[in-house]
Amino acid sequence: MQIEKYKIEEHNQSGIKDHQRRLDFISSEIESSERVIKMLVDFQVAIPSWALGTGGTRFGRFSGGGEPRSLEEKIEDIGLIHALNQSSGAISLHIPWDIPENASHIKALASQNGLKFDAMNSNTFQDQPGQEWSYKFGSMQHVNKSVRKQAVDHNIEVIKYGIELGSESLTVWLSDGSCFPGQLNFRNAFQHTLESLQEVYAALPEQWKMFVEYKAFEPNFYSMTVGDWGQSLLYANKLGHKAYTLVDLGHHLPNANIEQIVALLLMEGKLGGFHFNDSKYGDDDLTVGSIRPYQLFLIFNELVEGMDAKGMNHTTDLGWMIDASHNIKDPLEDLLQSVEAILISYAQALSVDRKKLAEAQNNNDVVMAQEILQNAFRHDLRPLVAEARMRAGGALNPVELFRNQNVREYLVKDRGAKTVSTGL
Ligand code: RM4
Ligand code: MN
Ligand code: MN
Repeated sequence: MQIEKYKIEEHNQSGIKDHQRRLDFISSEIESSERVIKMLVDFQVAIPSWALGTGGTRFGRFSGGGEPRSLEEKIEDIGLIHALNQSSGAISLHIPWDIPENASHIKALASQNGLKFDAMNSNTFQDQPGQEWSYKFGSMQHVNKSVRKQAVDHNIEVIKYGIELGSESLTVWLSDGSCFPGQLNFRNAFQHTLESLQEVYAALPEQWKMFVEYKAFEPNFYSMTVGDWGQSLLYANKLGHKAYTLVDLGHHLPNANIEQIVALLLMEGKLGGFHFNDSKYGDDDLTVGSIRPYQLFLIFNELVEGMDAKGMNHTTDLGWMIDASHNIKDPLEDLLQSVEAILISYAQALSVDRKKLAEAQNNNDVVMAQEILQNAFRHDLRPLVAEARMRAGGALNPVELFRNQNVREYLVKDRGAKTVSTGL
C-alpha cells in the first residue's frame, strides 16, 4: 500500500492552522528554532526488519493482522512509515530472518521506497534448521573450534549480503555467556570471542564499520561474554579502527548511567551506533520514550555535545537504529511513535543553551545547570518536529493519518489476518 502525496497534503491542510499557532509560539520561545528544524529534516533513524510484526515473549505471541510475509512486504511497510514521517529512510536487516534472495530486486524496491540499507545484523543466538553445530553453549566463545568457525562464516556471509545491498556496517550481538558459575573459563571465552571477531573483522570492506553490541544479561543469566561497554570497548580497541561499541538502551543493569557511557565512548572515538528502545525492567524493547523520556533527553544531550566537540556530522557519523519489539501495539504505529520520541529528544538536546551550561558547570552552579537542562526538556518541541516533517514532505500527524487512511485494515485485507512475520 502507498499513501499518495495528495492525501498527505490534504491531511496537512486540515491541521495547518493549529500547527502554525503552536509553531509561532514555540519559535518565539526558542532562539534556535530554525536551525533545529533544519537539523531535524536531515536526521534519519533506521527501522529494524525484525520489528514489523508482533513480537512475543516466552509466554506466547499474539500475532496481529496484516504482518509482512516477506522481505518485500517489510520494505513496503518501512516505505509507508517513511512516507508519513520522512525520517525513517533506512532498513536494518537481520540474517537469516531476512535473506535478500535477489539483491538487485530488493535494492531497487528499497530505493523506490526512498530507503537505504543500514547495518546488517548476524544471528548466532539461534540454531537454524539444518545447521551442523549448535549454539547451545555459545558461538564465537565456544570451546569447539568448529562451532566458532561456523559463527565466523555466518558473519562473513552476512557481510556479503550487505555488500550486495550497499550496506556499510555489521552489528554483531552475541548471546554468548554462561548460565551457571563454573560453566566457563572467562579468559578463554574472551580470547575465543576476540579471535572469532578478528576473523570477521578481516573480511570487512575498507569503508565498513563493525559494531560490537553488549548486553548485561539474557539469554545467559550468570555471565555474558560481551556484557557491558567495558568489554565491548576492549574488543573494539583490540580489533582496530573499523570496530566500535554499539549501545542498545535496553542492555544495561538497572539505573546504569547510560548518558555517561555515551559521553566517554564518544570521547574515545569508539561510539559506533545506537539501538533505541525503552524499558522498565530489562531488555523490554518498548516504544522509545514510553517509560523514561528524561533519560532519553539526557542521552541526546551528551550525544549532541560530544559530537559537536568532535565536529561530527549528527546524521551520518553514528548509526541510528531502533531495536524494539511490539507485544500488543500495531508495529507500524509503535515505530512512528518511537521515531517521534527520538526526534523530540534530539530537538530538545539541540535547544540546550550550551554556553550557559558550560558556565554553570565551571561555576559549580548546580542549580543553574539543572534549570538549563530541564528548561530544554520541558519545552514542548513537537511543533518543530512536525514542521520539519511537513517541510520534508511528511505528515503533520503520522499516527492520525495512518488511522484515517485505515492502513492496517487495508494490510489485513491484502495479506490476511493470520500472517506471522519473521523476527523475535
Ligand atoms: C538482542 C539485541 C540485538 C537484536 C536481537 C534480536 O537483544 O538487542 O541487537 O538483534 O536482540
Ligand atoms: Mn539491540
Ligand atoms: Mn536487545
